[in-house]
Amino acid sequence: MFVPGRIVPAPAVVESHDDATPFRLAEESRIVARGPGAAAVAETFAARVRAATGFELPVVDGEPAASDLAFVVADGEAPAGAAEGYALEAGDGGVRVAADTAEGLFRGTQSLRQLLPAEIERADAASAPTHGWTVPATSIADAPRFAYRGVMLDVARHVFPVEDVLDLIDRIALLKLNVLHLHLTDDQGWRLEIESWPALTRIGASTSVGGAGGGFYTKDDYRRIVAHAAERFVTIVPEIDLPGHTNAALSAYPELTCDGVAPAPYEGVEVGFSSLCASPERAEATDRFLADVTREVAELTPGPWLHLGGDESLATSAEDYLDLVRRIAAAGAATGKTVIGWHEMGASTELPPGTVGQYWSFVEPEADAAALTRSFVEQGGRVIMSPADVAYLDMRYADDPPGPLGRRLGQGWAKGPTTLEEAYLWDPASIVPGVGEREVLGVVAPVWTETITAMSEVEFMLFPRVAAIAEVGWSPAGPRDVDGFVDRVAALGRHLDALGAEVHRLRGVPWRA
Ligand code: TNX
Repeated sequence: MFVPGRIVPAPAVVESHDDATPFRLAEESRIVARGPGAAAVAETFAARVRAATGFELPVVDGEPAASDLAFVVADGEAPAGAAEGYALEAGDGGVRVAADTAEGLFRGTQSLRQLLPAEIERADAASAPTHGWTVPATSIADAPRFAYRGVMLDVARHVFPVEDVLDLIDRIALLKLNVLHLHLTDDQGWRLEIESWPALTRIGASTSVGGAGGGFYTKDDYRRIVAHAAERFVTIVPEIDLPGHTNAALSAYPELTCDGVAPAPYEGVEVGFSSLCASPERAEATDRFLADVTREVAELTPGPWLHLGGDESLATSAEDYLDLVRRIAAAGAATGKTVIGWHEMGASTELPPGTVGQYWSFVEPEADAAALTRSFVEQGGRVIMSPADVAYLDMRYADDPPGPLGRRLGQGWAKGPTTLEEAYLWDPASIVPGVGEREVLGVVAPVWTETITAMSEVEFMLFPRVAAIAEVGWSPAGPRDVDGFVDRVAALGRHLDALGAEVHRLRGVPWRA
């Protein structure tokens, strides 16, 4: 399969008209916006272009001229009516991006970003690129394969400044990712303010892995993240990991423990030693905790999903696990959100209808992972694929390079290092028998942060490998052309560089200066 063009993820249909005259963005160019939400998408795009070019690029009504860009939201514009689909035409008659929804239009503008010279990502209106601000004559008809495509950031093992999270959202949006899953709580820290249980952050946020100190997001911080994401049509999926991975919560509230003794805060990396208590004597406190926390998190969450963990509860007996998962999932569902759980949660046959499972075994499922994952489908839900040996981007690179801060980063437990090709060459719909195209909701690349202490290190692990996950989630199924992909990754690298993102210069990718 040959995918011309230079966009990641590869559009479903793209034609480059190599002999035709390109579009040239100029001083007098305008964005003509039409239809619901089009002007807001136009403003987001215009802000970037103004910063890079110094052009005014007003957003207006009316008839587009050949020097203009038309941004259109109207029924029947997207290929096959897909919510995130869009059509793009560029040439000497102008640029037209059209979709059925503002979201689709936004995705289309991310293709347009990549068709422009990489300098479009700069914020300093420095100088026009040698050949000007041109868009090659191109026709695209595009829509995603899967609806849920994201990155998971572990802010519990190490926490990251709000501004860095905002930048990350901007960078992953370029890849048409539409979910940022925040792993907000774990043994080493509770990172989100909960007003009704204030010690969760007063005490539970004081530590990180390795004694790096603590930190947390206030509700206002969190609202800023949600709002910034919403402007880029990215949904924040909050995760409160229960009933294991709860040492930080237990250290703050001993009434949640079985023995009534608050454990010390934890700065190590081993997991599987903490648990909420299933005993009836703790039922009142535990259920109040579950109701309050899920309610407050849901109130901060415009998106439909609430992730409640469920993984590696190795200190919870099987019987207690089932009891606690039933209560945890019921509390989540009572907020009106759709609950997501790691695949272990599929042990329960009492999940609220539609509960989504997140698979994190390997491309070859281990032990009972496939059966646990099918259990979500049997209960009316779908599945997010995060196979650890290809999609866990906290796994080391094969060349094990020092990171941007000079430290070696990452883990090896998921079958050793993960190469760009491995992250690219897998199919989400052929991993778990019985979980095919229709049962897969999407794909997520987690970055766990036991070894990762700063956003530059997170980005170094993500870029370029997350481009592979984005393409697996967006582009049509079928044979994959690794060489073509790697070439497009090199072009993407110029955009990421211009944005100031940290990119690992993997050997084998023809990076251009
Ligand atoms: C497994 S994946 C975990 C995390 C670790 C990660 C490290 C999952 C659901 N649990 O607790 O951070 O491995 O790679």
